[in-house]
Amino acid sequence: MSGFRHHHITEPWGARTPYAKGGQWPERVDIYLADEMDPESVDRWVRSAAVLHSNGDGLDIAVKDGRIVGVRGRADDRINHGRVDTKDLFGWQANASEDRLTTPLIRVGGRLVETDWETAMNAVVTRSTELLNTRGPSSIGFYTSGQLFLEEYYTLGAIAHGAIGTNHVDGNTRLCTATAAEALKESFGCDGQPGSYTDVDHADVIALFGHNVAETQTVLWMRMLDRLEGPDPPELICVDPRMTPVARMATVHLAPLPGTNVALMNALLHELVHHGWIDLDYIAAHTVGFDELRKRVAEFPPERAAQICRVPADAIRNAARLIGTADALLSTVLQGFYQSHQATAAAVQVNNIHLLRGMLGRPGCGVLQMNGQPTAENTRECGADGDLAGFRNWANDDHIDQLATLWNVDSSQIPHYAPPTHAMQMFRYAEQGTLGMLWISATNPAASLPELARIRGILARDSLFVVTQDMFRTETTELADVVLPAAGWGEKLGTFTNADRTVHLSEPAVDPPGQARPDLDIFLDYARRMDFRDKDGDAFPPWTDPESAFEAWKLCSAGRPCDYTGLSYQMLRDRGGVQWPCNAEHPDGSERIYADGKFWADPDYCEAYGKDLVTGAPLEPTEYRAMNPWGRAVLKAAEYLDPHETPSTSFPFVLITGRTLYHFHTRTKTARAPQLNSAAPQPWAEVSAADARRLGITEGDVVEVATPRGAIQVQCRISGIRDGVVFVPFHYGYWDCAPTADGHHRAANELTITDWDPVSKQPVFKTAAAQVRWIRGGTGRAAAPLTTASAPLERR
Ligand SMILES: Nc1nc2c(c(=O)[nH]1)N[C@H]1C(S)=C(S)[C@@H](COP(=O)(O)OP(=O)(O)OC[C@H]3O[C@@H](n4cnc5c(=O)[nH]c(N)nc54)[C@H](O)[C@@H]3O)O[C@H]1N2
Ligand SMILES: Nc1nc2c(c(=O)[nH]1)N[C@H]1C(S)=C(S)[C@@H](COP(=O)(O)OP(=O)(O)OC[C@H]3O[C@@H](n4cnc5c(=O)[nH]c(N)nc54)[C@H](O)[C@@H]3O)O[C@H]1N2
Ligand SMILES: [Mo]
Repeated sequence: MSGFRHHHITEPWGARTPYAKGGQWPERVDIYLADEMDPESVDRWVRSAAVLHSNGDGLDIAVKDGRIVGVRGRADDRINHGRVDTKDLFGWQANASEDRLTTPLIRVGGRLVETDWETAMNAVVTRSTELLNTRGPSSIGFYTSGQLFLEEYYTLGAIAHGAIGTNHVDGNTRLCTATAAEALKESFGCDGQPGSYTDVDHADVIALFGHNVAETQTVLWMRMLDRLEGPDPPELICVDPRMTPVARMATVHLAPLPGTNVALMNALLHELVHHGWIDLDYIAAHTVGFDELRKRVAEFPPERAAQICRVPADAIRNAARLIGTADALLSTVLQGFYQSHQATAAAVQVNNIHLLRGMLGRPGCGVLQMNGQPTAENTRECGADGDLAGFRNWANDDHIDQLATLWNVDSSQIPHYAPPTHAMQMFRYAEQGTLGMLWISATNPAASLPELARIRGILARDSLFVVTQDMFRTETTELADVVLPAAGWGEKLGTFTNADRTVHLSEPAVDPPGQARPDLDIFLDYARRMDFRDKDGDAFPPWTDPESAFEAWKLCSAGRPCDYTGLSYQMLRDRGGVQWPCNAEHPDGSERIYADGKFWADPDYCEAYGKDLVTGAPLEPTEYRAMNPWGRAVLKAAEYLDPHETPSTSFPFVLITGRTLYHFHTRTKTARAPQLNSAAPQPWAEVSAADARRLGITEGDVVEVATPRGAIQVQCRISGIRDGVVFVPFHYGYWDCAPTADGHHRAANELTITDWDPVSKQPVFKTAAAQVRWIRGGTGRAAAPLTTASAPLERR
């Protein structure tokens, strides 16, 4: 085992450990301990995995004198072979932050005041009971997260769907991986990631679609970098309007105008079909829908897409040739595709590439419809996001019956009269007053949802009783009626699953502060106080702690694609990460799925019957049966539609928002880690050199970015972004970054639009029409990162 020391802020990807195609990725163990502590002096190392992204890097938490003092990558973990992402190296410091929530809070006379659990839970129970008695289950909604643990989601889903019977259950996964799930359902009949990270070891072409992996799954990028430095490096294709670290390393970088992904994808598919770079045998044996797809993409020669996307037609041809002639193609997709008006339509075209080329289930041939949050996969599996537990189909009565039997409740108790309510619709119901209570756990919608002025108004309504459950005070807790202090990662026990289906166990390293409690305990406490019962009068849910919740979940997952029946806490302790399905048939887990060209798309088994890619209207069961009686993969064609809000003379820019390497979301953790905070302490806006010149802006000047929803004032960074596009990081809300003294906002979501993909219902964070205006001169370079997509031009 080799240990590398590097400066994790200025060299976030560290030193290279090159390896050859088909080889083993070498180990490199990253470690950070407070005060340059000697690893030998650590009392205990506690098994866990990373929670500041979806990569699932295995790591150990260092404990000394009952306090967390650092982390170290696990050399034996299949995901990271010892490496640790910069945020994870430093982010743990937030756990011990002075300003953790340590008692429940309750609103009295307009102010939040400290209270005890008894009072806080009684308030929640009283309001719940009142609403259930007067207005019924549909007056209560739950908005949860992609950051709790599997056991917590399964419990919340069981309470909401099984005990209360409300259809209003969703996660912030709606903002995050709703499109990943939906694209997988559309193409393969079911959620579930076909690929594996080991595909990086074997691929000869890696294509990244709207995915800045270098900043958002840094360890996965280290793996790609190490292949790039080794013998037979893969070719890299990057589709991103910014000059990201990925774009800088790419053989072909396509920088489309935001919101035009479908046109670009159709042109790539056009080239594959036109040149015969497709596997007709595979298509005939394993798919339906080829004729329609062929007709649709015939309308998209590269010249047409070039005009729409404003990229050179030859660059599209070059990318298509690489994809079309690859022996082993790995594709990844993320928010550049998912957070736009045709999100599912675009993401599905990536699946189509793999289906046309017969490139699934073999080493190097994977699609990763990436997750973002560490536990988003579990929100989906466990049915805490509107899906039903175990990837069951809400429109299939047999699946409802299975759940009803499992939970020993009446089938009619489990809502399935309509598609599950999505988060944006829940906020709409709250706005209209039909939702009387919203219980928000581990998410900060007053910073992360679009059009914040509207969201603040909704959360502040008298007609809405808001419960929040968090580790810290946030923009959202400040609008709540009851605030419940939660234990976080490192303080509680449970499992979670990353973007390549790898399940990790995370053990408690320290006690939660004050009266903070694990989310699981809070949900179970609520169930007991509400006195929820099954058909026999027994307490529901019947489980009582993480391990019994996990065992209950195993039963629920039995026979479903996400089969956990072969797993146990002990096995996860002994073996580290294991990929589902893991059952009697696959006792060691499953590296890849769909190797045999068989999909989980059978009409009786599939999770969804699919939707119309333009309107989002769900297909009737009979329509699906007629289209796909054999349960094959579905090649779904999509027409290109213009973004809903396009630049105009008053708003001539396209606004995109996203991430930087050093921060996680609304910064509740990363702003409390000094190293991370100082790497990117303030928000900024990025424009191209040509746009800056035209507007008379120099690096570091203060600019106003405005859309029809609002305006922010931030420093300007002149970066490698394409002309006509302005980028703003979305990390800076106003709890930790109050409006400036003169009252100007700084949060990206003051600007974003209330609009979503009709199919996945994922909000459009990546296109809005915007104006950029010079306000005043700055005092030097903007306080933005120097190492990343945001690097100033002079640093390149
Ligand atoms: N450092 C860090 N890492 C994280 C997170 C974090 O907050 N910070 N969050 C985690 C989570 S929850 C998520 S969901 C992931 C997100 O990970 P990513 O999706 O990689 O991150 P984003 O920055 O949201 O968007 C990716 C890229 O999309 C590009 N883009 C914008 N519009 C378009 C478009 O129209 N077309 C194309 N092709 N590209 C476009 C942007 O320029 C941006 O570089 O990251 C995870 N990892
Ligand atoms: N403009 C714009 N907006 C975006 C995006 C974008 O790209 N652009 N991306 C979207 C995406 S992909 C995502 S995932 C969302 C993220 O948006 P949010 O989920 O709102 O962001 P976080 O800051 O991660 O909020 C999680 C909260 O949970 C708390 N927490 C952490 N661990 C625990 C725990 O164990 N228990 C409890 N109870 N609380 C805990 C944290 O303190 C924090 O307040 O933002 C979305 N919003
Ligand atoms: Mo996300």
